[in-house]
Amino acid sequence: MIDNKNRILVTRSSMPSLDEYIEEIRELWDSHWLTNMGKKHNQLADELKKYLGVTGLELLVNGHAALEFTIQSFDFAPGSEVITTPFTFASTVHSIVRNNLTPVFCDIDPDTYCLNADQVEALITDKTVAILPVHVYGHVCEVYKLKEVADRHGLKLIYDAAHTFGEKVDGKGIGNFGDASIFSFHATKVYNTIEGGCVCFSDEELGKKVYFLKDFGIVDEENITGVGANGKMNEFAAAMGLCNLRHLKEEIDKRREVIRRYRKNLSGVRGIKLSPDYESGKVKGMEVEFNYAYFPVVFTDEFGAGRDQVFAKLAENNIGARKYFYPLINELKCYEDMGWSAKEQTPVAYDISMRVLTLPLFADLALDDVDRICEIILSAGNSGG
Ligand code: T4K
Repeated sequence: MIDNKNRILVTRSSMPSLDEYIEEIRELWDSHWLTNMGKKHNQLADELKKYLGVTGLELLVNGHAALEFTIQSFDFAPGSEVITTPFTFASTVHSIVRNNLTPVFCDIDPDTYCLNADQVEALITDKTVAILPVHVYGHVCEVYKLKEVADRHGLKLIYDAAHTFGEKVDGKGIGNFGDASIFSFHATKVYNTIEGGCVCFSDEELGKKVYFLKDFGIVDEENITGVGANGKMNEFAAAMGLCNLRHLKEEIDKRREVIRRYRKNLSGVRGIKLSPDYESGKVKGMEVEFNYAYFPVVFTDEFGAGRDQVFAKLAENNIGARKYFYPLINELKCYEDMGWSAKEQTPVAYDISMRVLTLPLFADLALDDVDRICEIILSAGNSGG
């Protein structure tokens, strides 16, 4: 039987105290203004702009809507190609396909697991309109190389930055790279508004288009000039965001300690490959202020036990690690008609997806629990006997 009380899951939502949240939402009982770009919504947009160091930001109901509306805002011709990664959450590729565009999969970098910037150019055709990389796990794509390729070919560069809230690259907010970057504020993220997301941009016109799309294409009470939808963030979500923003630094500091402990326990173990250590200096030539979003571990053959064995052993001990991101998107049932071959077209992504496990990580994860999780992992492999 599952012992839910003592179960450790891959993450746990950060929340303010109940009193703090109640204080934040109290005025909604006076105003009765619950959604449609209310006071909390606008305050949060202003605060996030400052926090992320960006000039343009539009809040949305979730990260997926942010991406789908952003892509739609560019008005790409149906059937145009968008180069992206298969090593991501389904949302990334669904956003492309739901805009009647064709995803073209590029393999990933074997160390950061982000789109391999050196392989993008070979995939560009006369139908390519955009590159859509993902800063997966909070690891940073090679932003300078990607910009150079995009500029040289006149392509849009749209980042799925769902995992990189608050990160900086060479001192600059990560939302400033590319034509647009979307963030997710889902309950499982470093920063949450329960559900929520945003897009950051420097072109004001792009922001206006996203706003128009998220509000049904309404111009005013008597004019609706486009077929938009509903992507608005409500006041309760925005209130949660205002509260969580106050505690974010503390949350990130605690997550850093958890990751340090994992690294201490697992570094140098034969057959265990850890992700880049952004604290130890530049990675791919970039100074990154990391947000400690995820802790993926890759098990190579030398470990003596496969990823699925480690996963099962953790599960037996009530520990819910996750196989983010397996299966790859180019292997999903919903796309099988498209005839992609993950193994042949994106072999590095395929290999990593078969070996990776994302370990539990949240601010209040006790360091003793981290030690216990590592002991269980080690006991599954050669070193544990
Ligand atoms: N692009 C990328 C690269 C993404 O990773 C995502 C979302 C998006 C775009 C789209 O952003 P959003 O539209 O979601 O804002 C989760 C999240 O639902 C999803 O947001 C996230 N990526 C994805 C990687 O993970 P699941 O299906 O794994 O979630 P679930 O329900 O299994 O939750 C995982 C764990 O989190 C649970 O075991 C416990 C904990 N949890 C979960 C919930 C729902 C909480 O502590 N509180 C909660 O309320 O997808």
